[in-house]
Amino acid sequence: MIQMTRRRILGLLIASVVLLIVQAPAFGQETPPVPLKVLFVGNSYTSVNDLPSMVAGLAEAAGGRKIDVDRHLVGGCTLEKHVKDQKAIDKIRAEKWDVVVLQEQSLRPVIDRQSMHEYARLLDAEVKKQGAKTIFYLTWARQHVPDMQEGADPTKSPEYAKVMYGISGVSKTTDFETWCQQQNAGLNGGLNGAYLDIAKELGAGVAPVGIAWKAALAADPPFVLHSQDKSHPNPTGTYLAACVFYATLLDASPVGLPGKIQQGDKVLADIPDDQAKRLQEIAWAAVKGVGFKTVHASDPQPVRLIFDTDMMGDVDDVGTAAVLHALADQGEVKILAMGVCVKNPWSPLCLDALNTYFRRPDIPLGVVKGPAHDRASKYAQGIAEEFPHALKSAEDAPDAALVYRQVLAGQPDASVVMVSVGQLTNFRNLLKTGPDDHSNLGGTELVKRKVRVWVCMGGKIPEGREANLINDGPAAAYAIEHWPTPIVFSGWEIGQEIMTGAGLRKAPEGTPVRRAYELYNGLNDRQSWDQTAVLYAVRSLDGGLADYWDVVTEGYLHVNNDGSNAWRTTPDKDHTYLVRKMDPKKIAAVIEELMLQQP
Ligand SMILES: [Ca+2]
Repeated sequence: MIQMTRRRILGLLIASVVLLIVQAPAFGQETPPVPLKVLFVGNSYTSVNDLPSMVAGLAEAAGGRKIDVDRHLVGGCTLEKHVKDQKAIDKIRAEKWDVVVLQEQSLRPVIDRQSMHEYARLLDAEVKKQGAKTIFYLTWARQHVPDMQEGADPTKSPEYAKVMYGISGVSKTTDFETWCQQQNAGLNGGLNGAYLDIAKELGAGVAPVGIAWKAALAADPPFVLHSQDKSHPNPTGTYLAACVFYATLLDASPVGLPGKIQQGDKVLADIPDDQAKRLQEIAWAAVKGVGFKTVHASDPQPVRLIFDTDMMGDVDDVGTAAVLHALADQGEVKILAMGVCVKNPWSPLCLDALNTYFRRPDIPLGVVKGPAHDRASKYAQGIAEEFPHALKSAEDAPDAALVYRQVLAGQPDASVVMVSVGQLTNFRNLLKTGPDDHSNLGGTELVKRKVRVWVCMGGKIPEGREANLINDGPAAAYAIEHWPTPIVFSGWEIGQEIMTGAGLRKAPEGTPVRRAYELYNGLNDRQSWDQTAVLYAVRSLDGGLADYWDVVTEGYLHVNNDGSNAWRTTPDKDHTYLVRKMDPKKIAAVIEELMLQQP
């Protein structure tokens, strides 16, 4: 019974982790956890006894979050070979993985640590571009060379050095002494040093399989984990590796999982229960013991963000969508939902086309209902017609205010960052919504519960008339006055000085961001009002970008019913505005680089 309860609590914990890291829309708290998508890149140390399937089988047996596995495994392959023959890279690029496991050839970390690290960096860069995380598969020592695991000083352990020299196959080209000097770092640090160092450098995770193996080989009675070739794993060895991966990937103890793992009729492992339990305990201790934690626990959580845009009159909304997707690809932000706050029928289709191009066609997308601002767009129709997307007409899209309700209801309290770069019609509408199936709270209460901060591109500081506020003045006045969380304003004067767009001439032709600027102004620079709001929302809220802008927190933004605004020093509300600090050209370079990033 206790076991069951614990398992259930574990399941809930896993489910909450899932909401943090998956791309797919996560509506409501009862959505079953989306499987973790894991790609294994390596060689026979991974393929023998089908380690990936065994990992998936353990997760399946646990009954919590599932692990979907795929593999690119080539016998004897080093990371260098994986990079050079390009196929592993193609595979990494082919899908949206959550995790990519990298396994180096079994000797290389010790006898050519430099190359291992060099190619690990290249592969990890590809993994990061996909918004995925690297986990290194820290392997085990050969049965007859146990010092490989932790390494040994070759001068103090000449026997070890001689064996490694022998199996490295370099005796024809390099004499023993020279070789020892060349390999000093690898011989000293062993497999553990080589893997832990590179993982630390890259902010990656480690599945400490070799560390668990060492403990199991030294257990009383000792386990036999190697096969007869003294190198590859027997089924017990792979089972232990699978327990380490299960624990690493899901940040959960494998203790209590079955020793028999089947895939259909095929038995992948059949370890007696008492032995399985000891192996699970060893695996869990190894995972807990490596100084840095697994993928979920060690990484900063992405900002959970809702993006509301007019995507109509000006093209900076397109540049901003590109920035947002680039930041999402880098794992800095999770886009929860988007909304369009204007009536132009092409605007939502254009936004859907951009999301589709950036491989996030499933972002929940809403459109303003009822009266709202409308005008012509120089690019929205062109992008909608030239690039594929699923949404057929603006009318088919749900009410943005209701989409926001549904998404907010499923999020942890005080966690969501809302960003507006257009009129405030949807935000006003959201505040005025009543209880529904997703939440029994009214709009204002729901926002108060779930939203951390609203970052608003709007207003002119100290005072003036700015399009996002004046084009629906009553909505702006209502939303800003009644909004129940802190608001940060990136006023007109901030983005006015930051020119971006001409750099898109370097982007591939036929890509939608470039094309939108082409249609709008012939690929010339344009102000970056909207990009600043997204950049601030994603990178600044936890103290980043302190050198970009100063902030003023005293006072509040007063908005009249015609949308004109003025900053008033009293009373002091939870309003903040940005003030120029860094040279706008430097900020432009950062923004433009993000705008150029392709999926
Ligand atoms: Ca805008």
